[in-house]
Amino acid sequence: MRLFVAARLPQALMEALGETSALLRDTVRGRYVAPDSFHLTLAFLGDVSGTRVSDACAAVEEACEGQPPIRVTLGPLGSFGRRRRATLWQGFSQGVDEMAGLAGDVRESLADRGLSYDATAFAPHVTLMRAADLTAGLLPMPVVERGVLDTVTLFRSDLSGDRPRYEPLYDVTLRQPEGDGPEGFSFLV
Ligand code: 2AM
Repeated sequence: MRLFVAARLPQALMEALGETSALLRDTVRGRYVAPDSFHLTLAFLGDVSGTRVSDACAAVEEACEGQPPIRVTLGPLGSFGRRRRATLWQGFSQGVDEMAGLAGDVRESLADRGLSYDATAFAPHVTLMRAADLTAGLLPMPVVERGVLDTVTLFRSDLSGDRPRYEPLYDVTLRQPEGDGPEGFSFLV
């Protein structure tokens, strides 16, 4: 089965990304990612035998041990690939180093268990469109929102239908390590 590890996005970020996507619909042609599918990929494993799924779960569990939740802010739009068939995404302006640290730990834990992944350098982004034609029109200003990432998930990607479907197989919650920060301290946003 086709697997990847991603951070889930809190509701406020999902809504902001949905608003950016709606603005893009007016100006850019291409295939839009369904708003309920937005996620931040940390590692893409590709095809993995069903017998290795428990190892992938253990790798995610281990990588997230002691990792606190990550405060992030959505940032500018960016693209990968050719201008006529680009992958169009929204990036982040806050939390990039922490996300990169988490992605590095997830990849290391996978490698420790002999699970391979796409080793392309981690560039934190949420894909909004594929095969986007960026040759015409100005892009809108993206909607920016802040939030906290606290769930890392092993997903199965099913490409057999009319659009990709991402099925969560295993969730791990990021927690502030005990004794971290002054007494009574907690993130509110
Ligand atoms: P993308 O959105 O930038 O295409 C499921 O396919 C998720 O894994 C997507 O978020 C996709 O990123 C990511 N991914 C990373 N490397 C990939 C690869 N080599 N092939 C397919 N998806 C990949």
